[in-house]
Amino acid sequence: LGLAGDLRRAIDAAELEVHFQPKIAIGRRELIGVECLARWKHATHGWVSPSDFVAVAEHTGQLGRLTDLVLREGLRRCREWVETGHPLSVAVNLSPRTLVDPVFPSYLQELLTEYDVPPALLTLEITEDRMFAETDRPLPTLRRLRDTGVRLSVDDFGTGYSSLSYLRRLPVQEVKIDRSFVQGMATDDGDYAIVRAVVDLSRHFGLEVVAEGVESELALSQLEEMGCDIGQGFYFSRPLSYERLVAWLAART
Ligand code: G
Ligand code: G
Ligand code: NA
Ligand code: MN
Repeated sequence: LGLAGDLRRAIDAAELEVHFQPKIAIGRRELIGVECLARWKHATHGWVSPSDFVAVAEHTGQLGRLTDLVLREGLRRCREWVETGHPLSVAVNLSPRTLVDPVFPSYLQELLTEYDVPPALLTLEITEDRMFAETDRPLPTLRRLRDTGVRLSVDDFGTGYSSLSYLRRLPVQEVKIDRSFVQGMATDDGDYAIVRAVVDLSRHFGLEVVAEGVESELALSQLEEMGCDIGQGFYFSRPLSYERLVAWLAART
């Protein structure tokens, strides 16, 4: 497949970039961190989203290198922000496959040491997967990741396979409500009820709750009323290149 070879060359040639999307503490309207999102600037196709190339990476044995690239870029920037005295947390997406890789936790520990980043400043976002509902296979890795001190987050919550009660068994600190519910909230009572229920439940379990897909002032005020901790979405900012993030930060202060 041409794309597999293209991806390999892209990783080699640093054609793969990491973009950053702000995460905002809703009550204080304060930037608390960024989600790192892989972007591939393909010579002919332009910007390619990871939803189109992560599967290619998985099937062609390149997932490890992709994850390594994103983690290193996130940790490098995190280290810089720690040094400025204004630490920001960084969130990195993991493929469910990484969670059954028995060497991943020790590799992550080495990276944290190498970049000298306090583990609590790194959040690993894990999308619900069929595997979570059907087996306990990811649990040992999740526990070992927790032991390194990093934060764990369930991404796209509500769309996948996990039941609400399953949340209690996962050693996670954060729940990200899927953007489809947040986007629908203003016009759809059902979506509104789902978001409110997930916010209530998360708070009951002592989990931080993030709403993604915040696209309007109305959504933001609804989330604030519900007591949602953190928001992320186009209302605040799209994912930005590092240079554009720096400009965005400068314009806010
Ligand atoms: O940025 P975009 O909306 O195109 O992201 C599409 C999907 O790709 C999202 O679900 C996001 O979590 C995922 N994604 C983004 N960057 C990475 C990455 O570095 N690794 C993995 N596994 N998924 C990623
Ligand atoms: O699945 P995951 O949550 O990792 O997906 C992250 C992606 O969601 C980002 O890369 C971005 O492209 C997209 N995204 C972030 N905020 C918004 C938003 O407010 N609206 C829409 N439509 N997409 C968003
Ligand atoms: Na994510
Ligand atoms: Mn998500």
